[in-house]
Amino acid sequence: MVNKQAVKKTMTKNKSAEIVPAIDCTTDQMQQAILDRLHKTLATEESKANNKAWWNATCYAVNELLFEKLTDTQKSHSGQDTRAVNYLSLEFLMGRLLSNNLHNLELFNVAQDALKGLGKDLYEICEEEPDMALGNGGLGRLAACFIDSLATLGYPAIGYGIHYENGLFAQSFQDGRQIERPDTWREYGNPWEICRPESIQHVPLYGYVETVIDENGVSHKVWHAGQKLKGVPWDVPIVGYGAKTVNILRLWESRADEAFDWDVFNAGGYVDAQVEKSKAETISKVLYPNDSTDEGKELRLIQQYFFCACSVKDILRRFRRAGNDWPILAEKVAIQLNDTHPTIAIPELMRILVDEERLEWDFAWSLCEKIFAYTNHTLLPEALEKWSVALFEKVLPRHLEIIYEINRRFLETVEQKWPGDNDIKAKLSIVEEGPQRMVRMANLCVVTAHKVNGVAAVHSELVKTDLFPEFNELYPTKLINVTNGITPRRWLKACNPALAELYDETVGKDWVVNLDKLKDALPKATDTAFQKRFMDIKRDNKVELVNIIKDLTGVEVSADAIFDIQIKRLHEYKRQQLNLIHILTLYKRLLENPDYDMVPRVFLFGAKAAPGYHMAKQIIYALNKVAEKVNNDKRIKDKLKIVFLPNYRVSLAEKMFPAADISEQISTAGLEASGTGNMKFALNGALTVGTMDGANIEMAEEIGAEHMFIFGLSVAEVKELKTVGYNPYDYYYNNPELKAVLDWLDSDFFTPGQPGALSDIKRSLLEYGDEYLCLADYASYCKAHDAIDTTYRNKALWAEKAIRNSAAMGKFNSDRSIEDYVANVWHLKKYPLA
Ligand code: NBG
Repeated sequence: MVNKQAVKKTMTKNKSAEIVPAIDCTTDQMQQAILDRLHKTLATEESKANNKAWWNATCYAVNELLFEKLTDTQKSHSGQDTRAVNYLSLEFLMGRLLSNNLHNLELFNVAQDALKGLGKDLYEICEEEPDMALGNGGLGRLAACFIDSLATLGYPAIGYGIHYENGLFAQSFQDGRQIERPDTWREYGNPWEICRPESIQHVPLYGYVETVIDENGVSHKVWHAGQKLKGVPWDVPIVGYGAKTVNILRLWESRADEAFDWDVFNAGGYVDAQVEKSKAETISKVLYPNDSTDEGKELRLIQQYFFCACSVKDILRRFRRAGNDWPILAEKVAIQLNDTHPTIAIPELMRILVDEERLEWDFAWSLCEKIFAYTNHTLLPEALEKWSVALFEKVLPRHLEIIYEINRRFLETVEQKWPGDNDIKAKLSIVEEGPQRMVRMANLCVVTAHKVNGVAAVHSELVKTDLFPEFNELYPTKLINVTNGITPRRWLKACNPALAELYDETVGKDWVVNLDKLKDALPKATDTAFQKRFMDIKRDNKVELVNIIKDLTGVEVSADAIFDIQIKRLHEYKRQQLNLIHILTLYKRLLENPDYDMVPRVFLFGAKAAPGYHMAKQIIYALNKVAEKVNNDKRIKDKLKIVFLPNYRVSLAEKMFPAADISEQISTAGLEASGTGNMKFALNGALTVGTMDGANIEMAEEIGAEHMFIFGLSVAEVKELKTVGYNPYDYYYNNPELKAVLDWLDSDFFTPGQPGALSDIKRSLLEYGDEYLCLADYASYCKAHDAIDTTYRNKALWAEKAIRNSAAMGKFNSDRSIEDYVANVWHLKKYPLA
């Protein structure tokens, strides 16, 4: 629970806004609806209800308004037999929905007043909602922003995902080390989801393939499954801003298929049947954290297949229900593969069309080529999925045959283009030869999809030149770019109400659906009165975060310090360790000279490390240990504070972005595909310290690089350095300050009685070769931080830059990303309700 004082403050700030709701609902009606739900749905009363009950009642009251729009949308879409995009993603990082839904219905103030009349505070009530943490990080949050934009823009779209029983683990710290606990987000139900037993799907697994000759003498394949699962759909309504469209997110839960179980029951008895049942239920039990070890590979493949099979069948069911026939399948259906995770949908669609519907291979393939598109989100080799042929053979024997056939035909095309070139064939083949033969899912995607996109200009260029150069030669128009974006509804309007109001007043209220409008505030960047209002809001947001920090960690920090924040997954390429060694540098300077002149700085972190990723966990440990020491060191007079906030998630992010002065975007150039936190920070008026990587580059184009703190090697320089040979010791021996802080990690200064407890980090930066070039960028990073310190002292200049950053973010609206996808990939039409 978050500090009440902080929460109250926001409430009074938000009060003055006057919005005409998209849905007719007065304060009295809302109040009555909430009371009705409390009495008639939750069977409780005002005197007994706790905040959780009030939250539930409010959600149910909102649902009454929502569901009507949902059915209207569905009726309109099916009545007009619209073309829709089906966004397949193993991750949807939705966060909380109450505040977001109220904002999108334009009923936030109505609900706030209604609850106030009942003696309740909407902000406090919102704090009761567990995050829907069905994702790891940027990729999952992007999916959530995209479905918000699709609905806002009035496009027919369905998000398909998994109804994980446990989302991303809940994180806490014990003696500085990460502890993972299950995230039980829906232990006692979730008011936003609707179970749809009428749309259950059945999913086969394992077994063998039989070749059958039919009555016409034509052979075809029949897959005899060894096990069957049942997919139960749960629908979460997705309200577009203004409620002109309410789409759905359909999440599949796995259960045992009773009919199948019955056989087991008859053959082996009750206990075996129960074992089968619980095995089936484990398929949708947990979200796999990124970058974890190989454990559970079979389960993960089954999870992917389970979700794809359910979704593809559901898509085809809707298509057939509208009375359509196969030749127009690609006119009605677009499927977007969010990363390689849902790739198995490709052979699944082929299997259904060829084996079950008995269409010709060529025809079925031509449909698949038109239907599928694929988004690549990373160049890191470990994230490009491969599955062993042996595993495929066991779990999905028919799909393996189909993949072989796709590959056989594809390699003929390669042969035509590069006759006799076996090296290229080996490189492009969907099946990788070697001691263990592997299926390369990314290659299958690129071979099939009509469009393959990267997520920021530089990344998409690297996809063409480094990752898939031959594919780009073979299919010259296939590889494109769609730069990521964020929804301004959640990431400004809802999370920073005071700044949203300032923009309402300054540029008009429709910035919410036309973020380019913020540019109209640019002439005010040098206006003293506007600067003051902008920075007063920042300061209020910092005070709120100060209270949250105190509540969550007990650490006291000052809102006068520079709030310097790095929040994102913990990964060595994102270089939280570079941030750490810079912090150590400042600490050392302060210890050597307690009068060292620096603006007080609070370094804030939020990040989860994949449970199997040792070095990431060591970095968390190190940051916590250094924090303990620094925060309690009287000698440095509170000039430096470090806080690692536990359990980073969407709802915590919403409180951190508005309070940031500095946004840390410091990945090794070429490795951060885009980043989206960078956009959220800037939109809320933080200045970026960053490398020329991912979307930072396009942000610099929009904002002006002079208003950011750009440092470090460029993509070309990184390549050059790696080619000539990088030796971290060169930097270590040539920079005494750097050498001193790295050597510090070998001592027991931060871990009394345990010398070397932090040595792993030093080793990774020296002995193991510093793969992510931290030491090469260290000096330039320190210089950028010195510039931050100098600039911050000039209040007017800082305010001007903060405003310029925020007002220049128009391009990074996810509505723009969606319009790019529509124009270049999906070709949809809008069907908003009247
Ligand atoms: C992440 C990238 C980010 C990017 C998001 C969304 C994965 C595999 N990739 O840079 O690391 O912003 O995807 O595209 O999570």
